[in-house]
Amino acid sequence: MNVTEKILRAHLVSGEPRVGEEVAIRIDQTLTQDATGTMAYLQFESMGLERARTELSVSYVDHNTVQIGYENADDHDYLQSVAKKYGVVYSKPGNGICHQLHLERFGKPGKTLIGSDSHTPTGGGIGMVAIGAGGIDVAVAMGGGAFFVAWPKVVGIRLTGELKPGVSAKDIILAVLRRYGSKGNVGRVMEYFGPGVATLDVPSRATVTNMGAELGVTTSVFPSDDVTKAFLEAQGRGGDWMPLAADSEADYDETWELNLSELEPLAAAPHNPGNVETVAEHVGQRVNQIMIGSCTNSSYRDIKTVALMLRGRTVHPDVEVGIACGSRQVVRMLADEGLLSDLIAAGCRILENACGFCIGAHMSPATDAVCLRTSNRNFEGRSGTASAKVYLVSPETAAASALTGVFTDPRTCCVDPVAMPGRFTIDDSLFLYRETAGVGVPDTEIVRGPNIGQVPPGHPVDEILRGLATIKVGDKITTDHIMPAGARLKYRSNVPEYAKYVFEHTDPAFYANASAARDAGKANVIVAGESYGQGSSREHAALCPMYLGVRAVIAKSVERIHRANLINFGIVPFVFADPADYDKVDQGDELEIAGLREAVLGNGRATVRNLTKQSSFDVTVTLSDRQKRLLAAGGLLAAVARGEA
Ligand code: MIC
Ligand code: SF4
Repeated sequence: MNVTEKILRAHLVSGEPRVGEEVAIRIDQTLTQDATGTMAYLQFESMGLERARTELSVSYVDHNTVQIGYENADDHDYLQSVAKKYGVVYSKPGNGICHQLHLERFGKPGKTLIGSDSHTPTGGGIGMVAIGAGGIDVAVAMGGGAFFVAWPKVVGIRLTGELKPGVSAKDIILAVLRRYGSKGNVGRVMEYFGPGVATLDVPSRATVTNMGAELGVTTSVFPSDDVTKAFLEAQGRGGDWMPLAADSEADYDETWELNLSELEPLAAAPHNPGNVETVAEHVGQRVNQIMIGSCTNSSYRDIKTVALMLRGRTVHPDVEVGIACGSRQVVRMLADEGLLSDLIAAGCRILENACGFCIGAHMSPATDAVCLRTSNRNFEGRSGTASAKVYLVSPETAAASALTGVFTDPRTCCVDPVAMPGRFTIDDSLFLYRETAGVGVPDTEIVRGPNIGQVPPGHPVDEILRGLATIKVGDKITTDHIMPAGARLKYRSNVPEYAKYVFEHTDPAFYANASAARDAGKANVIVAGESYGQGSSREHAALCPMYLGVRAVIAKSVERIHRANLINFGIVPFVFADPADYDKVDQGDELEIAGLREAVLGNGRATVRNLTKQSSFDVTVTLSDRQKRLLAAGGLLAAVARGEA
């Protein structure tokens, strides 16, 4: 067996381990972050359970830490009180980014983790099966429920050779993205094996599994070996280690070999992480902004590398450089080693150790700026500036270019590889309620400021769909297009308010058109191309459209997490039976599906009549029995209430 199979089989609750079959797996650990967490805990509360029933659940605050106005702070108070009451560990704002912290302090090889954030697979860097999911799926897992996922196709990526100086883990995952692309990988797990694995430290492995999210895979996994052991020991957690490797004759559904020695510095060009080019192609091109950090590249290893490259020098006068470390551990170690001082002396802006710039909540670039960022997503507008051109690069490329103000190949100026410390600085003081984890303090009063809304009720699938193709979009529409973050992020706990911004930048009239149709008793339908719903796990990209009366999506294909979120909120994720029929519908067309409920609960085939064009086309939806029950009930929460989930 391979590592993925070993972990999944050890956690299998029900279902047949056959590629594509939906199985239920037991979840050992959960994590939430604040932007998805408030809804997840509101949903958890509505389930009426006394406490979290996992081995460990952690609530991190790292996304909404800007606190312009009362909204973010209200969310923090709500999350803190809920964590205390229900036996969840609470990570205070300022502690760091959820994935970096979870890797440092809680992740364990061989365990399952689900998190309400698409970069949860970071945990795969230490041999966990760590999967991103919607908040409500995490709420169910916290309540002791299983997590449902298609048994994956495991792609074995055999690493050979060794990285050359100046080339690093970001270049590995960019090479994988160049090979596999950012669409069409639904239902796969990327498992790394081979002699090259031992040459990579844990933070490097975590960079690779983290950004595996951009492939659209279920997760990515490394084995747990002596390198993992040394990392956990240095975190004072040697007891959490266990060895885990694929059997020598393990089977993979597919394999691909990547020679690390042949890699060169790479960059994902605007506006998709799958647009991979070489840094060499851009050398000399002017750069305006450089941002270093995010859950992909904010480890001690990464930021120390940058500090050593910038030591004794200053950043180019025409670039602004921002640095956000992943955790207090990283900040404190850099400070104690004098490296923070090097960064400050070099002219970097030191940002809070939080998501910040990565999600467009801080340091949006200037109009038309060219930016190099070490984060994982460069979707159009995500930085907060629609016209900015964001390239995703390694910390080494970022640092080299910071000095020159132009794209620079870091092989020309790299430093020795940073060795992992024998002991990391351990300071768990911003993790609250560890003593009552799994038990809780039942008489805690939950704090609900005015920003804490309610979860809107779902809508059982109708007998007939009569409505409008309210919007028609193209390929690779991300959840950032559907539900923008950045300046709108503070409305995450308030669905009626947040819903005003659905498709804000794609079609500013969407909110008005959809609300008008809904109020006139019509269903709204979203028509889309390939890979609809790429990117984040934010269930608001389903929840807010549902609130606006969206009852179906008709796409050429839908990405995994978003598809699950649509079903969880009662929206039918149809695909065109013949993708060419995408051309048979235009925005604003009147559509009708007679026998919608029968089709959805039956064989999953329906005919859409386009009343405007006097034509018709077929759509399909493949659902497990459980998913049919959810759609029939009006979503997961309603099904839980009826005891049918
Ligand atoms: C992201 O990187 O897009 C986020 C913000 O972390 C999201 C979660 C969210 O929208 O809250 C993710 O990746 O799941
Ligand atoms: Fe935070 Fe960015 Fe990572 Fe999302 S991708 S968790 S916003 S740092």
